[in-house]
Amino acid sequence: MAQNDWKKAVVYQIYPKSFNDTTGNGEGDINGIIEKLDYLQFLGVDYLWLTPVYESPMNDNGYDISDYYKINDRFGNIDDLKSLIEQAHQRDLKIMLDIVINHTSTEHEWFKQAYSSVDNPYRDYYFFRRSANDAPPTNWESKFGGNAWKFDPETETYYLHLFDVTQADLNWDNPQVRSELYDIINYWIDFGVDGFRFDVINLISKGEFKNSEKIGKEFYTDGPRVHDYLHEMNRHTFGDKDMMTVGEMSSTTIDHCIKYTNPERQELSSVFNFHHLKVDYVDGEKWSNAKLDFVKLKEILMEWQLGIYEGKGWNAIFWCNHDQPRVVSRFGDDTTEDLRIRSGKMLAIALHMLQGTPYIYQGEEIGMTDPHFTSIEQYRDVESLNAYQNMQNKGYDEADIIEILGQKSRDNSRTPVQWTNERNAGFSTGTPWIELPNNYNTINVEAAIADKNSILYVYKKLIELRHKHDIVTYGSIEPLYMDDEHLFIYKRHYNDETWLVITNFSKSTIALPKDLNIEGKVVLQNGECNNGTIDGFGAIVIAQ
Ligand code: TEU
Repeated sequence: MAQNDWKKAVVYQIYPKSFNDTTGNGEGDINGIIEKLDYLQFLGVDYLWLTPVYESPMNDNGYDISDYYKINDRFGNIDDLKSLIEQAHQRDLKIMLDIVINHTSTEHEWFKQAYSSVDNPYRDYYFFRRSANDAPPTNWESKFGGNAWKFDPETETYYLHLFDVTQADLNWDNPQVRSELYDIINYWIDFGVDGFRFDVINLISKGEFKNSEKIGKEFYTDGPRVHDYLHEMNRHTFGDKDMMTVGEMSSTTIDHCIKYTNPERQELSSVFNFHHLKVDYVDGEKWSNAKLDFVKLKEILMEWQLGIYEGKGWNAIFWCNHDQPRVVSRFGDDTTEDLRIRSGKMLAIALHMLQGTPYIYQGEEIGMTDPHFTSIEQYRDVESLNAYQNMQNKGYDEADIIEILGQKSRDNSRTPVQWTNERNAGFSTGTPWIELPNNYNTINVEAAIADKNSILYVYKKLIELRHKHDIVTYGSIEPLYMDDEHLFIYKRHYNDETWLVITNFSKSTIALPKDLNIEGKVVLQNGECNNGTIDGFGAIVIAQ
C-alpha cells in the first residue's frame, strides 16, 4: 500500500480484554496482541485499533478513564505498549488508540477535585447544576438507562452523565479542559501512535439544558460548537501529522458527517455512523425483538454511500464492533456450519466492496458467532445488566428478556477470540472473564488458516483487492434494484472500469433480475451465479 495512503487502508479492531491472555488471569493483554502480530500481518490489515487500555476502574471496560497517561496494569505497562508499536511498525502495521474525551471516570483526579467542593478550580471541568425543585435539572436520560443526572446531597447539585453514572461528561466549553485534552492527544502522538478513534465525539458540545422530547439528544448530538472544537483539536494536535482519525458519531446526520470529514474543513479523516445497525430495532428501541428490515438496510447504506461520497467526506464501513452483536448471527445465519460460512463470506463481500474505510472486528474474519447465552449470569456489560433490570421493571417475561439480550447485547461481541480448538479456545490458561460459545472447537483461527475455503481467505482477498484496485477506494457507487427483498446489487465505476457486485442475503437460491447483464470477468465469487440465479448467500464481483 502506498506510504500513508490511508484511504486504501483496512482497520482491524481489537478489544484487548477479549483478544489474547498471556498472564493466565482470564483477561487479554497487550503482550497477547504482540503475540498475534504475525497473524494480523498475514491477514493483510493496515491499522490496529485498540479500544482503551488506559487506567480505568473498568465499569465500562475502559471507556471510563481515570488516568489518560497511565496504562491499566490489567493490560500491561507503558513499555508493553511501546513494544507493541515498535513491533507493529516492523510489520508495516499502524496503531490507532481509542480516545474517550466526552467524559472521564468519576475516579479521575479532575472529577474527584471537582466533586470535593463547589468552588474547587476543577468544578467547571464538568457539568454541575442545581435544580429549581428536587427533580434533576432536565429530563435527559442516560444511554445506559435511567436519568442522566446524579445528585450529590453534600452540595445539593447534580452532575451530568450521558452514559454510566461513573462516567461524568466533560465541559468542552471550558478552554482549560480542551487544552488538557489536546495535551493528552499530543502525548500519544509523541509516543508514536499512528491514529485515533474518538469515542462519541459528536456529543462533546452541549447546547441548552432544557427538558427534552428525545431523552436529551436534540441538545447535545452534533451540538452547537462541535465543529469549532473538532477544528481546534485538529489544529492543536494531529492536523499536520500523517495520522488517520475516525470519529464515533452517535445519532448523527449525513450533512454533519460531510462537515466532519471533508478535508478542507480540517476536522477528522472519517466517521462511524450507526443508522444501518438499527434496522432491527422496533421504533428505534434497541431492546426489542425484531427481524432484519433488509430493504431499509440497503436504503440506509446507499444513502450514506452516495451522500458522503458526493459531499467529499469519508465513511468508515463496518458490520461489527465491541458494542454490536456478531454480524453472521445478526444479518447472516449461524444455525448450521454451511449457512454460517456462506453467509459470513457474503456479508464480507457486500461490505468490503463499498466505498470508505472497512473495519474488521476481532473474530469477524473467521465468522465468530454470538454466544447465545441462556442466563443473565453469563452477561457482564453494564448496558446489558441495566437493560435486564429495566425490562424486568417493565414486567417482561424472563424468557423474552434473555431472547432480546441474546439478540442485541454488547456482550455478544465481547467473548474471547477463538484461536484454537484447545481449552478456552487458546485464549487463556485461566478462567476467561466471560464465557465462550461452545463452537470454538470448529470455529477458530487455526482451523480457518488451515482451510483455504474458510471465511478468513475471503477477507484476505478483499483486503488485497482494496490495496490493489483503485476502483474499490475511489470508485463512485451506483445502487441497483433497491426494492429487491433478497439481493443487494450495486456497481462501482472508476475511469473506464466498472465492477458489478451481487450479494444474496437469503439462504435460498434467488432468480437474478432478468435485465441484469452479468457478463464480465469474475473478480471474486462465493457460491454459483448462473442460469439466471444466484445461490443462497451467494456473492459475486464481476469486472465489466
Ligand atoms: O459507544 C457509544 C454508544 O452509544 C454505545 O453505547 C452504543 O451506541 C450503544 O451501546 C448501542 O446500543 C461508545 C463506546 O463504543 C462504548 O463501548 C461506550 O460504552 C460508550 O461510548 C461510552 O463511552
